[in-house]
Amino acid sequence: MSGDTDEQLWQLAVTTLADNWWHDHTVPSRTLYPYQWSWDAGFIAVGLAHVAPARAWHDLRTLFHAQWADGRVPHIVFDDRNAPGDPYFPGPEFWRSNDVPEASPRATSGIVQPPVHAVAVWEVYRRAGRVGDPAARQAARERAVEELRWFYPRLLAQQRYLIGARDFAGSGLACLVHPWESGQDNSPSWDDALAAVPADLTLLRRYRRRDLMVSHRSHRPTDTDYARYIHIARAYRSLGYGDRAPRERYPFLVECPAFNTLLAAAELALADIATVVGADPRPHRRRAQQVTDALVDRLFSPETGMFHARDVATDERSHKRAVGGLLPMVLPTLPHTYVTSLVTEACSPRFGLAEQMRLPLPSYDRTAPDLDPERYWRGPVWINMNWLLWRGLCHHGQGALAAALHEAMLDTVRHAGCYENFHAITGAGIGTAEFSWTAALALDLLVRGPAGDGD
Ligand code: 9WN
Repeated sequence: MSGDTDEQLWQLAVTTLADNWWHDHTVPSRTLYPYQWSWDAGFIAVGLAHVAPARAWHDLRTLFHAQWADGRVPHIVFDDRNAPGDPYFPGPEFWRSNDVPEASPRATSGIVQPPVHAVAVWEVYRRAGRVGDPAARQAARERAVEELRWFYPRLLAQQRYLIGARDFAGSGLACLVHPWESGQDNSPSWDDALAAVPADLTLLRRYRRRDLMVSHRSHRPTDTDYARYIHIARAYRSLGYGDRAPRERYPFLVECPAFNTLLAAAELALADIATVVGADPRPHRRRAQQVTDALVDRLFSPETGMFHARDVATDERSHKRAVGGLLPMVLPTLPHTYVTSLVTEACSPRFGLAEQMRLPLPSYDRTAPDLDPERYWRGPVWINMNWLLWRGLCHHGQGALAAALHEAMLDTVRHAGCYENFHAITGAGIGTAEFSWTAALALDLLVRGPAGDGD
């Protein structure tokens, strides 16, 4: 594929999403990720809202049907209708969620992912009732209000779990117990914290990495990283996925700027949802501000002008400059001076945001000696992070930069296709070729236009 028109891109994205639909949910990819993933479902719903709104609601409901009694929304929801042969590792027999009383009856993983769902629910609601005759529009709007009523208590429980049980440091921020919870699995942001985790490669002999059967080794996390991921997941599993054990029982405890930004953004979306369902929006706005303040206190570095992960075990901040550290820019609650600082950093050669730009922002500092331009979250461009940053730029009145980023995202996908991610320097497609959130967010970009104010 090269140089598709917008119409061709639209068609490709619609087909990608249709092909990735499986019974009652959309999979991120038929080959690499054949189940439902949590934050993927949020991004996917944003795109489906434009072409198949009923499916968007259905998809999100499937995810929340698997919510645990303690409020956590698991990062993977498995499906026993998949062909036998265990197409993903670690699968249901690794996580063993059915042994945990709070878990949902449907097999899931035991960890979470960034809470993008309140924002997604609000986006799907906002789009409702825009097509069809007046009666159809009215019916869609009424259904959307019903959906908000169904989701509101569930989203509240999700927030309560993250802001309550996961505040290991008592800092007002949610803490990750596994790098997979960040959605930015092998980001250099975790390197310092991971260095203390044993990398027992014999573990990998016991299990088999299914990802390497369908993807290039040079694109995926290394075996050393994977051995650590398995060690951390087994440790958490041995605690019954509980969050009250002494801190030293958790091999990885990190406060992530992107995750906590999305936690605050969820409170702002909940404030909007509350006004429709007749609840009080003020506690949500208050919590959004509290999380924003804690982000600034704990994770902002005056030296680099951006945000960084904090290892709760050592109380040290990482020095690596990863794209997640720019994400607080999406928050309307972030004071102007920090927004300015983030825009300045985004515009540095490290990330390359500019009114004339070819490629969107990479996942990691393009000038860093350890940049790995094709390895997952250690360099490549990801559309979801750029889409979030674009929303932030639009919100904070950075119209020209937002428009340039909008064009760079669409151009990358037009040229390469709906890939999972893109080479940090050449823009070539990497990973799986039919990736749902790339397709979904391309649809949103096409509909909304450069300034985000389109239909
Ligand atoms: C582990 C599904 C997920 C995304 C993550 C991405 C990747 C899984 C993996 O795929 O993670 O959860 O096997 O590498 O890093 O962001 O949600 O698309």
